[in-house]
Amino acid sequence: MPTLRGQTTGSGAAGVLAERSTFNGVLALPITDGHAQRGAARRGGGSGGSAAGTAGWLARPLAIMALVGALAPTTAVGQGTGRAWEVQVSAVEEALGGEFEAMAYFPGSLVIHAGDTVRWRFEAVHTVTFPAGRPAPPRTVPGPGLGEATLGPVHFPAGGAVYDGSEPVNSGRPLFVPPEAFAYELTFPLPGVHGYVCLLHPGMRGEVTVLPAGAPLPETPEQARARGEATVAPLLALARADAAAARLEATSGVHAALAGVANGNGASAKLFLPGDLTVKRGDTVVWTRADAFDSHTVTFPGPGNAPPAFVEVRPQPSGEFLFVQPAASRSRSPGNNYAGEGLANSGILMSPGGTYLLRFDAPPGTYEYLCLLHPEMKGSVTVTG
Ligand SMILES: [Cu+2]
Repeated sequence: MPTLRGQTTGSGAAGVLAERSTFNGVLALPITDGHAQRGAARRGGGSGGSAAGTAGWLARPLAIMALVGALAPTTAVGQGTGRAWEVQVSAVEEALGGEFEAMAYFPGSLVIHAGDTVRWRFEAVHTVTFPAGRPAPPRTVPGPGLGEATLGPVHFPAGGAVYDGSEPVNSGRPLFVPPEAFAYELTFPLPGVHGYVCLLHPGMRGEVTVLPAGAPLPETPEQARARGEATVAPLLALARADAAAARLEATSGVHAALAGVANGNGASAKLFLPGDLTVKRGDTVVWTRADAFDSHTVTFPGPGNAPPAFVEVRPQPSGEFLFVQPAASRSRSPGNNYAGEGLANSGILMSPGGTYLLRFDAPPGTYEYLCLLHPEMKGSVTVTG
């Protein structure tokens, strides 16, 4: 399988990313990716934290942001002379130790005129992708190193600012920019029914129906936006209810915990439950991914350590950049015992129901962990003597 590279065009700060390999007919790999950047940006924005390890957790994502700040994907610029429509991509509500997310397009369907422009406004890490009947491109490709993966075309913009159903277009995903600073615009010149998807979250889909200019429309852009906004609160309420309904029982020496909770209706509680766990030295904790919609990791960086970067940007001699998920963040660390220092990482829990087991034969103390895909998602295990 080919290695995919981002390529710089132009020069210096004016350079923009162009993805050389676009939709190439390669089937998607069963690998998912997530939301590391928004959390990093939010914490960089000063929400702070009291844990001793927080400063170290900030350092690495921010260093990468500074390094590649000039490489943020640009958004397409609409060409339309018609009306402007707006769709909100996902909705997020802060929660203690994480967040709730309504993973959908608001509104999910639009009926517009040929020549109109739709603008997608992002609140979290997703894509807006019109596949034009093509198979989805790979999310990641293996390599270059053992246990590593390189981000595939899913993550990068492809196609122009116009969609007529003949060639795929992809927004790419917010990468090294906060989602709120990321937007995507498309103009639809021809009548037709166009479905679109998020390539990171299977099940997240929307539709744009384009009617000939002059045909009656069911609603105005303002009415469509209000219809979308009205569905946000009920979905977020479902995510809160899912989290509240989680029942966890400890048997002797074994503690159950959840990494994310969602039942597939598109509302996801990005939380560890319980967020703070107290165990006796020698006890075991088993985490289960109870989130049908989104992948997570259970990652203990170890006291005083920064967590492994989820994506590293590696300049190549050719002047291109590789966007690499290092083995330390992608892959499960060896062993099932945590002695209280160093990295213990589940790797990406890619399937619902996936588990991670750790026995805590560690000195008494509180050990903090996080999800590398959603760094705002945090928990702790306190070991007593
Ligand atoms: Cu998504």
